[in-house]
Amino acid sequence: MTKLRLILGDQISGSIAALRDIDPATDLVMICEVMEEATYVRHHKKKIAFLFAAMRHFGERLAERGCSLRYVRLDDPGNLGNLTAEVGRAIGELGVTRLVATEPGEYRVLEMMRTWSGLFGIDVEIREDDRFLCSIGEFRAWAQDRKELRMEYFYREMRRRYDILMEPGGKPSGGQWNFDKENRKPPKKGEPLPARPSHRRSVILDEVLDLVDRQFPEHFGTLRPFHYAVTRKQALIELRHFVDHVLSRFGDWQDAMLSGEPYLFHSLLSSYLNAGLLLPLEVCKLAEQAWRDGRAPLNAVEGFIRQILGWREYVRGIYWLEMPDYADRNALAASEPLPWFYWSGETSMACMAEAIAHTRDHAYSHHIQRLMVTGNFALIAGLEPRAVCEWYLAVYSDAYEWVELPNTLGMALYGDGGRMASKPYAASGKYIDRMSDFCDGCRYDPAETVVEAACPFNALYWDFLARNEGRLRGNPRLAYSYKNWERMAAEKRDRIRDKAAESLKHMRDGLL
Ligand code: FAD
Ligand code: DLZ
Ligand code: SF4
Repeated sequence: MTKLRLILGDQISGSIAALRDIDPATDLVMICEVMEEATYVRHHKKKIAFLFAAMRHFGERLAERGCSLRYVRLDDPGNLGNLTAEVGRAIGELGVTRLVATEPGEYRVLEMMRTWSGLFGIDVEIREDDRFLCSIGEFRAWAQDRKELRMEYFYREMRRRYDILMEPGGKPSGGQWNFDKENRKPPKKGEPLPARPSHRRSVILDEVLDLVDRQFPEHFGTLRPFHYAVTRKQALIELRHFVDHVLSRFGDWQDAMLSGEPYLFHSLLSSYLNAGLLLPLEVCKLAEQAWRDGRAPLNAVEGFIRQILGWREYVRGIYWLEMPDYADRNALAASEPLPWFYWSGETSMACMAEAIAHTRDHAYSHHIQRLMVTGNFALIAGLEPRAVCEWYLAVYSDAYEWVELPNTLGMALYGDGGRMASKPYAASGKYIDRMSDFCDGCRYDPAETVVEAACPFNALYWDFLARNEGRLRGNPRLAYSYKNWERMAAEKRDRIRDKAAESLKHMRDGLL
């Protein structure tokens, strides 16, 4: 009786549920590179290379440990190109009677897995993914009966449950749950930025880079230089480097943006966490220890831990709570096609060009660039959510639908009508000017709204409020903005709306 243990590309953890209780004498581990997973959106070249290299290294490690392994490479002659067909081929060739998998990160793949038992006439066991700190069922129970879901309350429960940054008597360390107010400093030019680790290139990585060059030449993004960790050992080097050399300054400049500096003081750990090379609890514990040892201040450590113990778990909970129809929501009825400059980076808006260049070169841009630059533009210009979500899913090396969709549709686009965020993250160019140096080198002027060289974000911001007045006017967190809009003379409001219409036309014509 052969038991097949299936490992997906983002399940590269030695402790993954599907490998629990494995019997190396009878069981077979299967990992497969398939065209469908690499192209259902046209993933960034670096994302494909990162995953394939990490999958191959992981396979090699399992084989070294004595596991029988069926590793299907993308260019193997018999490769049938998708997970279902490859599972079917393995079953046919090996006489498999039972398949053990871990729940996947996408509804699409879960639906696929649910067909396998009927299709192939075998037992299929889909195990809970216990790499996450809150199971889908636990989140559902937490969310039940709550009229409004807010991350902050969920986060506090997670702090208590995992005893992270907690003091005797159940008090949060430092007497406060959240130090976010201390984490909004504008960028400081000349502040020395930390170096980042580099990793030795393996034969596996070189082979994968050549494969990606050959097979995905049309995909977005630059492949080389390639700097990602691709093994657990390398990912741990990234983690320790961050905690020892970067974390202490993570908090202060968490929201800042600088030209030519995609990373600043961010951890760059999301790709490793999401693929399974790092586990969320070990990351949080190491960060907490740095604070307890006096090596990093509490505002930095709390802010960092909140992202992982709070936001990361919360968005996953929302995804599974709201799917499958979540992906189709469009609460603001936004319908503008995604402008081509999201792919080409060719726009005179320096902030957008910069964020897209970081994305193209590194398959990365940090949270505030994703939310307040490319996301904010998509929101206030009324870009169609499906297309925007597809872009975010394709271009970032850490993107899987469970985390991308709530962040994009919910947080950035307010497409879920407020399930994720209590108000739309709409902002004018003045916010970007305050938090970055982008405007210094821009053709547009962040202080102007209607003149020829006015920053397009300004008129689009007011136009967004006006356009969505019926849907958003009742939101108390927007009351101040609507009051300011209403205080303006009618003629000024008309000029702003004309300017917004002109910017949208320029956007459609490729002239923005
Ligand atoms: P840091 O700033 O160092 O944060 C530490 C860790 O916290 C991250 O590694 C990540 O694991 C976690 N984290 C932080 N914010 C979030 C968040 N909002 N949701 C979930 N986890 C979070 N994150 C992804 O992992 N995959 C995505 O596809 C993704 N898409 C996004 C799309 C949009 C529109 C927005 C606004 C955010 C998105 N995020 C996504 C969240 C966040 O931007 C990234 O996790 C972060 O930028 C990764 O960089 P980092 O590892 O340097 O993070
Ligand atoms: C993202 C991705 C890519 C590019 N390629 C593969 C692959 O060839 N084989 C595989 O098992 N998984 C891959 N993945 C990750 C899956 O798309 C991922 O498991 C689902 O998106 C669910 O999170
Ligand atoms: Fe972006 Fe406006 Fe600043 Fe230009 S002026 S960088 S478009 S915010």
